[in-house]
Amino acid sequence: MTRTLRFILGDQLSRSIASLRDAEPDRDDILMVEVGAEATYVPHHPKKIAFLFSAMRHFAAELSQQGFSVDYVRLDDAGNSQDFRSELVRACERHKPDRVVVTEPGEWRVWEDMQGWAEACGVPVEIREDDRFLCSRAHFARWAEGRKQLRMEFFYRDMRRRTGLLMDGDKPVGGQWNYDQENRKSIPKGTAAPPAFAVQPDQTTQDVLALVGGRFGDHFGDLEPFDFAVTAADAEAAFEDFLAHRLASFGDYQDAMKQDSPTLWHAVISPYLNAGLLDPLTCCKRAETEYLAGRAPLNAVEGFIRQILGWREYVRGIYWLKMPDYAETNFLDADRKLPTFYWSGDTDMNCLAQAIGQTKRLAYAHHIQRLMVTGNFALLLGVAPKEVCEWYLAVYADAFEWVELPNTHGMVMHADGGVLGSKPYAASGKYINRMGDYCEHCRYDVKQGEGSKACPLNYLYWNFMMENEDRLADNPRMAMPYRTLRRFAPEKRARIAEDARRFIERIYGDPAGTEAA
Ligand code: DLZ
Ligand code: SF4
Repeated sequence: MTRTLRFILGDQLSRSIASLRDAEPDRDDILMVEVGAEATYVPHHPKKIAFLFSAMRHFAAELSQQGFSVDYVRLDDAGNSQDFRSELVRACERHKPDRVVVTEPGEWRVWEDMQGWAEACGVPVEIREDDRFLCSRAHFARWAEGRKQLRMEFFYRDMRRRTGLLMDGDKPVGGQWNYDQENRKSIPKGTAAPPAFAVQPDQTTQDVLALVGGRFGDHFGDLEPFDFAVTAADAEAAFEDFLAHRLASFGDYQDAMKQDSPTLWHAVISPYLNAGLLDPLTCCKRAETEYLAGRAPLNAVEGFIRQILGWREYVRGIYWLKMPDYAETNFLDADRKLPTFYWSGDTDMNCLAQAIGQTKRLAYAHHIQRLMVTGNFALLLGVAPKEVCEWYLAVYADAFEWVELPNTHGMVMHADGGVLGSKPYAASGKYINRMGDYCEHCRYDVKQGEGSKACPLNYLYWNFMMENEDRLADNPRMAMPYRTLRRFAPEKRARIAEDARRFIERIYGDPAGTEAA
């Protein structure tokens, strides 16, 4: 009888995970480990660490109830060597398995390390494909082969055809593949989003909160209040709450931002999907049912399904196709430090204070806040992509490198030179003003382009265009702003550069802002 040790990582909390599929309660052991190395390779938000530890403990308890023997190493257990490889070696000494079975990890650094696990343990290590994703790494590579451009839209159409989601034979339901144009409405004055879903911490979560507060309380982010779901059942309840109360308006207000309203009509299920508590295909099918039953409009349901079936699968495909070189590119040669206020929220630019403040409180921001507020500002300022990536990976509860890196390095920072997005998403304050009410509460004037009262994003935007003229002016999708820039008188260019220089000196305390980057 082959004795198997099945090692489950913190973002593999799915009963259907490949490494558990053929597990036998009376024959196999299951290993799960809380390790310092994973909690600190970037300074993760305490809420994120607590979410994963509590979800891991609940998952282990469920497996035990099903009769499995789970060897669960807690962070403060005596002898915990605090990293994956040495904990696996120790577990092999305890259990003496004939083989180890794991599922491929979500991050390149773990994948690379995993290649050495068999030798370290002295038993074969079978690495199984993570088939919780709807597009395998091999399928994505085949899709990408021979294409000049890897555009999400075409990948997404392919995935719609493959899954049959929102399809009418071989045509998209409603006649259009993508209803993004209808997903940019502003929130009417006086309209408030339904309350966010919250779960009360049970004893297991409270134990974890005490542990995490003690060990990682110095990391950026508020540990409490903690209201994440930590079981598959509660994650499903959170998703059902979204379907019942927010999905119908999700499409309309998907890109909107509102003062002191962090989650709006968003589902806030990405931490659950990425840790394995929710299944992506099931979520898409449930949303489709809401459309078919007439309870949610097509622009909302298509928008939701596109995020999961299209974007989420696409960025993962890009990650595995392009790593490890992908992380090293720096198309715009950006080399400034991340401003320290990203780790405090202490800034007089209201849009940034709002986005960073809620990130600190919740370990969550929605996609436009990430892309067009914190991301756009870092892009305009010329922050080194690695600094920005580390921040996103640390502060968001849903961030694992497979999803974080392409989004930040590619989409936000354009550091990949256009693999992911055909142009940088640079925007002035005008965009932020159009998409929400942050500017109404700001000490800067979004209507002014120059001078001390002017919205800094306005002159930083043109300064970015000037600084990157050599790299971007030939991009056909940038033709419009460069046509405008060419009409600027030399004096106007000089004033913008001077405003930007003064701003950079103010936030860094030195003119270049590059020392530590
Ligand atoms: C993010 C994270 C943290 C904070 N802690 C753990 C842990 O203690 N044990 C564990 O198995 N996984 C943890 N994770 C998730 C891993 O970092 C994740 O599985 C890898 O990044 C591979 O995707
Ligand atoms: Fe942000 Fe500028 Fe608007 Fe202030 S005025 S909230 S800095 S975009």
